[in-house]
Amino acid sequence: MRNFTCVQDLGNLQEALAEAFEIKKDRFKYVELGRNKTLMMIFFNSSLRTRLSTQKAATNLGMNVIVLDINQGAWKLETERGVIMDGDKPEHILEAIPVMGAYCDIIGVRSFANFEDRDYDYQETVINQFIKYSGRPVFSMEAATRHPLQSFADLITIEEYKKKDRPKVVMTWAPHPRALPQAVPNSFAEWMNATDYEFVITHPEGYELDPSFVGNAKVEYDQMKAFEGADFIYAKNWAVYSGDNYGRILSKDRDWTVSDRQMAVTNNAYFMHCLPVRRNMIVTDEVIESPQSIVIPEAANREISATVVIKRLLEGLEK
Ligand code: AN0
Ligand code: CP
Repeated sequence: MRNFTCVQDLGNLQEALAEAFEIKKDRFKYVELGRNKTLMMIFFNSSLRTRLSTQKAATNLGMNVIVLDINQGAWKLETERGVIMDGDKPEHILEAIPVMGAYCDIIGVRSFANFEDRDYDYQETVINQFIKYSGRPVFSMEAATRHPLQSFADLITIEEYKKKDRPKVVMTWAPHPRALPQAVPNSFAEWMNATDYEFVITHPEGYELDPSFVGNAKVEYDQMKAFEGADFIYAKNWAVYSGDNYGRILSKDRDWTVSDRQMAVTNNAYFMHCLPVRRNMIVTDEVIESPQSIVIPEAANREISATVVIKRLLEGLEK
């Protein structure tokens, strides 16, 4: 594998899952693979899980790790070409990227949508510049439109907990005080559409996602109806995708907060969220603390998804 930004990069999902369960049994099985290899993790945005689980994954594989927070101690980077750099950004990404590439073998990048220009975000301008100019394999640690390490961990988790071959998985929008990217819901939809699960998306009108991510999923505007008989509830907030309202918040309607009321009509569904989660906005204390909440094992699987991905990128280096 040369880069990892979306589900297609992983190829056959069953094989990837088999590899994930093999690694979960013995995390250090490939500890020789990364000897004297360096992973560089570049963060344009904050992180708890991605930072820790990806670093752990790299050490499982015997790698050295360098972490750079662009907004804490590094020069602020200009990302657009052609700009007269007389503002507050002393360095251009077009020099910074090849310099970073010179010090490592693999690069992980976190760079969220900035919500200023939908085309800029949806063309994945920042991570694509890393792919083009670093000379190194690059993987997404959440880019503008996708969060594939999260979705892979979500898939591993559903495979572990499902009680039937074809579970009903429902992704629900839930309220949040600040505008959040569509990366997590886009990506989750992309990965669910690559399985044969029954997949339903529910959200208030106006929160339609990019149709290329929705694919053949069923969209149901009535949240209670969507929840009926569900085996997994996947909650997430996202800001508006469509039209002039791109990046805005239309509703903070706490009727959409996942509570015992909605969970009661499910098939005793498991509750999932990528975290960080705002309690009593996205989900009530009762639901997230219930035995059906699997948010912690879900987060723990981030180490497994990252180990599989970095292992495959290391194997790609050898070719
Ligand atoms: C980010 C988001 O919604 O994309 C990261 C989630 C993994 N969440 C926040 O910024 C709160
Ligand atoms: N789920 C997730 O990616 O969490 P962080 O933003 O803390 O890395």
